[in-house]
Amino acid sequence: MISRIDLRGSAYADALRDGAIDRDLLPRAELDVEAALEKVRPICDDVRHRGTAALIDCARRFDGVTIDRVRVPAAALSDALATLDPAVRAALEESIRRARLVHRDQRRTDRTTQVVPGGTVTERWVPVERVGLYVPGGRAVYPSSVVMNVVPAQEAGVASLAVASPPQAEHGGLPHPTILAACALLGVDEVYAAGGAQAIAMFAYGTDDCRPAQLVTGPGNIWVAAAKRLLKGRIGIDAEAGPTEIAVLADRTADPVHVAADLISQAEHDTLAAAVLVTTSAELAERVESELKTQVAATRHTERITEALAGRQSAIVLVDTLDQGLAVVDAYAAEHLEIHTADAAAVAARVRNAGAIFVGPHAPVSLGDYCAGSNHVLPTGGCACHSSGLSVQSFLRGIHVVDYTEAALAEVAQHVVTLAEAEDLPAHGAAIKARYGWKVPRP
Ligand code: HSO
Ligand code: ZN
Repeated sequence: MISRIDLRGSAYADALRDGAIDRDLLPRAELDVEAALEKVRPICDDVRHRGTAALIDCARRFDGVTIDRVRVPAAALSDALATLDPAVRAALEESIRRARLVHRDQRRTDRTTQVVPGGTVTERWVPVERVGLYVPGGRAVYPSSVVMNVVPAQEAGVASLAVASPPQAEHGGLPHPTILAACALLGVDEVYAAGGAQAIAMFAYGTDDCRPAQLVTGPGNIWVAAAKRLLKGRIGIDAEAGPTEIAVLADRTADPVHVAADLISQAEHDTLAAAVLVTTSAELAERVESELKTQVAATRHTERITEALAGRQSAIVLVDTLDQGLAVVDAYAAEHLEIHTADAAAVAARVRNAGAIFVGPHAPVSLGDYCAGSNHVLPTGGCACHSSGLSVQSFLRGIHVVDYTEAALAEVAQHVVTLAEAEDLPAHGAAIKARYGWKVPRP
């Protein structure tokens, strides 16, 4: 059911390209966002020009529901919280509490560097003023993702936060009640019943009842990803989230029951989800394979998981050494990487590329999805080799404030004029000279 890639013996050397593991060794599932662009363009244009009326039409066309307003009334938020299962409420509250602890520690302090006497550069951290958060509402109804987006934004000091989630026919045209309840728990009172590309356009352009935002974050389907790509620049975006993925690096000390359960846990998200085991132990590989069969048969979403594990994006990779295993997981740059080896912390410390690393037998990805305190919005599709997950930093801008005295400017004026001449931009140099009677000043 899950394919095997055997890199033992000479096969490892064959998998190298320019001394590193070829990243195509473990291909990702295909998702053609480019093709979706032409479909979302007219939708975004319509929202731009007709605002709420366009969103109401979209609700009918794409969500199959007739609504007469897009803004969710305050009473719907408080009702959703009042009727939330108390156990779910307690779990969400603990998730929020832990996420706040971690994200509060990510706050930045302004720093001033004295470059020369009288010349300073201060990096001032300023939150984005208004942020739109998109929350999917189809198969994936994840109140946990509301927590993971809202908490860092709030801890960054974002003043205005609005949430959009698709209207649901079975909930009277409102977004899913657990999403509304999560918003209420987090103190977010501006929520819109809008989904897909149209919700991203609402945040980018603004409408008659939703002010435009400067940044939109949150996961979504291919239409959401396409709208983000189309409107990027007009509005800032986080990453375009792809299908979720887990990689496990394991040796013979790993427990096959845990490893199989953790691979299945992320395969549960999507038929395109990726589950990859990289191991030095052929015996573990065999035992995990047989565990997968037993556990997949016993779980609720058997079909979806079977398809994800059988897809070309999932595999068990056999290597001779842990060093080779590390090279494979670094080349793959997984969204989530679990380490199940002897001295797991030391092995984890050597990993260069991963969205988040889960160390040892007691830190499954599910813990991070909900209650570790870490963020679960992480780079997918190999983007972990250049990007980080969502954090307080995602909602801040570092502004350089340059403050020089007359003497401090004079001291470096000649260098500025020289560089400006070297770039054939004499007016740049003149802007310095103008301050000193059109001559290059002597320091
Ligand atoms: N594993 C997903 C997040 C999630 N899991 C939400 C459960 N709910 C992507 O990191
Ligand atoms: Zn998950």
